[in-house]
Amino acid sequence: MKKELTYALDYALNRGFQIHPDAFKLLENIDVKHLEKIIKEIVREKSKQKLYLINQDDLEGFLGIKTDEVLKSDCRVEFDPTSNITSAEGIDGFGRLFSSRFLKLKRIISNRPEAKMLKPVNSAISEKSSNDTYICGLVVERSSERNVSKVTIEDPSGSMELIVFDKDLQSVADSLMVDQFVMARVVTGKNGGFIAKDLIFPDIPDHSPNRSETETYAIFLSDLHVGSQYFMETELRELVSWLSRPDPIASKVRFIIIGGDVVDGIGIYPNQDKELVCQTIDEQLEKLEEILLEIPKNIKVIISTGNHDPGRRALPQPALPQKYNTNLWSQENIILVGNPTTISLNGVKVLIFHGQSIDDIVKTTPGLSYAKPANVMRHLLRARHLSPIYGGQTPIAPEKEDMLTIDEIPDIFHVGHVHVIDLDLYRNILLINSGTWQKQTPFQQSVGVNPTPGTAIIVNLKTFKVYTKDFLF
Ligand code: D5M
Ligand code: FE
Ligand code: ZN
Repeated sequence: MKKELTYALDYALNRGFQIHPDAFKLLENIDVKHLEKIIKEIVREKSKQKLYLINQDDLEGFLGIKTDEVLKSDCRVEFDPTSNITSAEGIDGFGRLFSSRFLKLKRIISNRPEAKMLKPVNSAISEKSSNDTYICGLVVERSSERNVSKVTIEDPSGSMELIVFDKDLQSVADSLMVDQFVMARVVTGKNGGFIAKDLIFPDIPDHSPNRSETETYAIFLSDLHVGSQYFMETELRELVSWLSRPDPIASKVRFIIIGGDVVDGIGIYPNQDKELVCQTIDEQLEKLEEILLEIPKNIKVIISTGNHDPGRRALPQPALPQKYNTNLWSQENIILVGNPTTISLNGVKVLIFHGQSIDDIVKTTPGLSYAKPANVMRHLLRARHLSPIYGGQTPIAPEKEDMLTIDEIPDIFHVGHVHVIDLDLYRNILLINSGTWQKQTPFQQSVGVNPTPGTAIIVNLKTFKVYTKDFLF
């Protein structure tokens, strides 16, 4: 018997208590770190009541695992790109993609009062009005030198170079991401140039957030990198075994969301094979399956994809291809989805995106860094787009429809990729970057990425209280 358990039993027995065998079974499964505190509190409570038998009911009540309410666990996939991926090709494809981006974001911004005054860029240019004129479009270029910033905005009718003199507006202009959608209030200057007076984002308007009726918990994970020699298998298995323990939180978990990079993949970076313990996708997915099958079946597991996963590299990405692992696909409690995806958990809308675009945004936007990914996530929400920058490091496929716009307002925005945990709240939206289950790799060390591995983000979907629990040894 573990010494902590012996101590707890002695503590109760020495004070004249009896322990029912069912209660004993529960005690055996409690995390030894908490045993002393738990037994002392129960003994104190029951001594007051002058009842000297500790039974299963006492323990379940104390641990909060006796739930009278039935925990709802409805999971609906609201948007999954997997079946919509068409792979249109060539220049036409990109023309269609950008025109879809423009139209979808213009529709979103139409809810703002200023949008009623929008004019096509070519009309604004020919009118040269000295009054306020509103235009909108995608950012083609931006620059800043000495005391002015410049932004070029393009809509289907033409493009306009805007000059920004105002200091506060300059910092907004300098933080624009190329190819993002923006609306501008413009006046014509004395020399005929166009001066920006305001830059307006589609952004997240006031809205009423959705909450679960019951205190169901969801766990957010990403970047497992199964197959890599740096994958923290012991720690992930510890999380999985915790789920079956009599713990007040574990017993209420009904959803696990995994935001991509579930395996390390093959040929993702030069000489990757030297850092792999599983040399094929099949082996990597088999190991993943072996671990996930230990998860209690009353927990739904939603698996999305990332840049290390098989399928296709360009966004939007499909779900893990069925041909590699039919077992994962045949589990009733496992749902495989693409990247990005929107799901509803007991009515709480969760936008899941791996986060590849963060690389390009951090490189080109002043003030943003890998250490604070939630700040990048705010930029994405304000732009209402998951991957604005085209032609950088993040491949984007020439789909007919831009599936990377943020059409619906999520309640939770879940991103990974950066391997750094970050939590924030933006206009009632819970922002989660869920870290990783991979130790720092030599590459990450060389580029200064300092991961926060082995920690689960757990959210009470009724109260939105967030817990972080690490499974490090
Ligand atoms: O990405 C793991 C982390 O490494 C994430 O923070 C992005 C960063 N990363 C990935 N590729 C690069 C390059 N080329 N430069 C700088 N930083 C990078 P993962 O997707 O798990 O490999
Ligand atoms: Fe990753
Ligand atoms: Zn990644």
